Amino acid sequence: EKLMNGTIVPATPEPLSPACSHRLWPEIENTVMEQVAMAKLGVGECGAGWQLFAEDGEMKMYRREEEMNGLVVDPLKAVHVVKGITGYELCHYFFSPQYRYDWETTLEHMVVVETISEDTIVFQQTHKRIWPASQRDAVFWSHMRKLSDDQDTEGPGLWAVVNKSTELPNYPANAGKCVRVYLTVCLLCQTLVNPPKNGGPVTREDISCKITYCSVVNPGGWAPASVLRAVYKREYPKFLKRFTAYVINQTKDKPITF
Ligand code: 6CM
Repeated sequence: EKLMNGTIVPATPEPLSPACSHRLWPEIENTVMEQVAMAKLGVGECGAGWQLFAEDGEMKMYRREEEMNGLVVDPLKAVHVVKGITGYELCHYFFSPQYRYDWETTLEHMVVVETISEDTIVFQQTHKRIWPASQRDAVFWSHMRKLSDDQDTEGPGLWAVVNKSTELPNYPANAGKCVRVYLTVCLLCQTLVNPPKNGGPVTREDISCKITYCSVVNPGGWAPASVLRAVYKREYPKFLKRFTAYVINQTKDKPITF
């Protein structure tokens, strides 16, 4: 950070997360760094082959067709700008278990299997069945964090939630009727503030949020590629529109939380 007299002082590091003594911590730390760095790259900067498959106003969704051992693992990257909400608010509603059934339409059942700390939770979820494939479930850690914003150290910063599959002995894969999917998901949110001209307080009219959502899901077992791609094409835009509308609606009469 550069002071007015020109002295350079090191930026204050973000406080350590209380999850830092947990066995998953090194993986969480590495995954967050890697996923956030990837999410920050524009589609032009992160390799060839991204195709725009859905667009609605400010929302743009891209995918890259990829297969691994015959299974569709298409990476997805979506960008959106939404007025009236902050990055913290979006991340809070995405991360917190109590709201999940309100916006996650592919969900059949969710269990919090471990609360590592206030900002780190392990979930088990079963998702709705996609005919003619078997039903899917997932076990993943989810971590929410504030990041220092290199463009503007005084600004409201960046918030992110990263979800990544993990293994838990009490929740073995493919034990019941479900096939286990493996996911890596990153929601990165940057609040943009337009300072009011009259110098008055910042209202929801003056803020917007730039969202980047990246996801890679390995279906874990047989699922017809064409059906899976058709479901993703329909479900991802539906998710992002519904989720952002939900956060707008939840926060409209509440004070702004940065
Ligand atoms: O990121 C999203 N949701 C998070 C919280 O649930 C979390 C979960 C990701 C699960 C992704 C795996 C789903 C695999 C099964 C898909 C079943 C679709 C069924 C449709 C039935 C009609 O990261 C949002 C995920 C949005 C997925 C479209």
